[in-house]
Amino acid sequence: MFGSTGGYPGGNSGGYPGGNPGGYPGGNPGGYPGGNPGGYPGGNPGGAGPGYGQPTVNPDVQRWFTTVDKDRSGQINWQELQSALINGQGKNFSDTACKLMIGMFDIDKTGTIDINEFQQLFTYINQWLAVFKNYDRDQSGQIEEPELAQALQQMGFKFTPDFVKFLIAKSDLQHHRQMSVDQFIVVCVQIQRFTEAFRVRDKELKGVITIGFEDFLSVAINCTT
Ligand SMILES: [Ca+2]
Ligand SMILES: [Ca+2]
Repeated sequence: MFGSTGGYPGGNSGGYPGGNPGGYPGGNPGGYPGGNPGGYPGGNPGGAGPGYGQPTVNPDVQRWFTTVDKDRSGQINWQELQSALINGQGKNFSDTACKLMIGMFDIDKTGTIDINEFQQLFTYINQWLAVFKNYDRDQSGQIEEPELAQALQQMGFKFTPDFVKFLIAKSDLQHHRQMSVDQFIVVCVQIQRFTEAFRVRDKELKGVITIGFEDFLSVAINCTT
């Protein structure tokens, strides 16, 4: 799976976002809301403890965090995240999606995310949702194969039609050839994590890596749990 993704980087038009621009959220957080305007100093007085004194917490992020953190622990676990996220069919996001999202941003490995970690998650969720909505033209809460291909391309990944089919087939247990927003986010998180792991090993941006067995296992386990 790792070796031969057709359109990887190099000179060709390639799927892999490599170093080139093109809106890929991974490398440098382009539209990161935290940094910009005026950024209110984290603590509105009633706010949760951990945010306080963090100078760059965006007020929207703070508001969201406080809402999602139902038990006011100052930490968000995957269940709290899940109860805050509804997909296009009026269902909560899947366990898998919520656990993956927590895992991806839980930098200090506490199993939960604090306000700083949440800020990152918030940025990514909004980008993913915006991309999804953009391609879910009839607002059915589902996107189909061609739309998924375009959505991924907008994020910098130019995949072959076969690979896009594969992604849909893996997520879509009912074989409707569609993907809901939480399935889409699962795919985004996984691609993102594997891409980072790949990129670290692909120093010359060849699109091909040689990987030892244990290294391979650790990448796979890290990226899927
Ligand atoms: Ca909590
Ligand atoms: Ca954490």
